[in-house]
Amino acid sequence: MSLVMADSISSPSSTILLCPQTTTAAAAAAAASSQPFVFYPSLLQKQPDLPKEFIWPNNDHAAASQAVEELNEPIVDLGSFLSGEATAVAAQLVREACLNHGFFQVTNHGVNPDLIDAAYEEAGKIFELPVNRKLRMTRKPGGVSGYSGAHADRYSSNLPWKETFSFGFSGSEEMPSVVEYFRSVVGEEFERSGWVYQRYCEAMKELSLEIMELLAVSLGVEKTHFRSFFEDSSSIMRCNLYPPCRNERLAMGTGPHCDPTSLTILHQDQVGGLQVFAGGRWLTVKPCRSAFVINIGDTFMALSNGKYKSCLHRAIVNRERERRSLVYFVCPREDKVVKPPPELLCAELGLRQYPDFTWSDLLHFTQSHYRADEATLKSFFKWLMSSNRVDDCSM
Ligand SMILES: O=C(O)CCC(=O)C(=O)O
Repeated sequence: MSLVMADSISSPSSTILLCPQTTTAAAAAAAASSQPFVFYPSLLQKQPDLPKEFIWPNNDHAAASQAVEELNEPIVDLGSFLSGEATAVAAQLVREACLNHGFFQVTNHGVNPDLIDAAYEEAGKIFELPVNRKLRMTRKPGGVSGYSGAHADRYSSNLPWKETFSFGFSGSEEMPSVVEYFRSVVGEEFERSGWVYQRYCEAMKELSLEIMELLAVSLGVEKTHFRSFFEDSSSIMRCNLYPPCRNERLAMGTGPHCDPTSLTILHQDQVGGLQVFAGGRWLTVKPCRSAFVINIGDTFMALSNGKYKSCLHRAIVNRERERRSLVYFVCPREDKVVKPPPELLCAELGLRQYPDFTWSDLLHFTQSHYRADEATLKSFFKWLMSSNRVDDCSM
């Protein structure tokens, strides 16, 4: 398959190759969804060269560092923390990791492994849909929900070599909103997939609230503080599929970024590819089937008054094997004001590092104006002050 540029149907001199069997239908669907590109990884692999849109700058290449070393993030037994058997041990492990790079793994988390397997299986069915169906559910500009091939709906260079399918979850409604989303957007026959993801998101929400308690204890904050703050959270679920890529040294699965969200709960399959930039080099997060990888995002960094780190990470692609990951991004309710608890504002811990903000504004900034990176918060506050959204970012 190939990357198709919708308006290149009438202009075959385009640098991007067309796929003969699918051009007309794909172009119509692409035009309807106003998506300029269609991502066809298997055809792209037959081209002699990788299109320039997928070639990342030298310093971002997997080859630049050939990360083989492991991050050695702590593996925290969440069950022992929750039962009160090893509270101090778990909190200390998390504290050290979060002061340093913000990544740790949790085992004994109580999420049924069959549910995780089912989530991978249902995601596979969506990615296997014909391209026209996937294009019909393309993510809208500025939005978070829907299908995206190589994020080409948003960017025109440094495209990631992946397909994603994302949707929101708040978990507070009477209605099973995920089931409804799948039925109305993917199709009636995807009701079962919707139920699997409804249950998966509910399990992730429960897990996120337990981890919030662990984070609070590790920061010396009242145990239920963050649990209460995120009780009515409004989160984002994303399924990632990374097809094999012959040009694995030029392409990137997910480019280097920090998560603007609060907390990320990721499950990766056994292929491996997640890397974290810590101590000046890229380090691998080794897959562990029974664990979830947790990382701190920019919003939690702000909630911890800058104590806990939101760290640069990426996913590299594999020459032979397809890779999958399931990512649940925990976000506060959109209108909630993000500010650290009083325990983190006492004299020895320093002054406020960031002004108050709402997740709604940060989400809008990162979806519409900015590709998330290490400087997201700094750039966001600049934008917030200059954009009439607030008269003054008072601390
Ligand atoms: O797939 C992975 O391992 C990383 C995914 C990620 O960082 C993302 O989707 O934002």
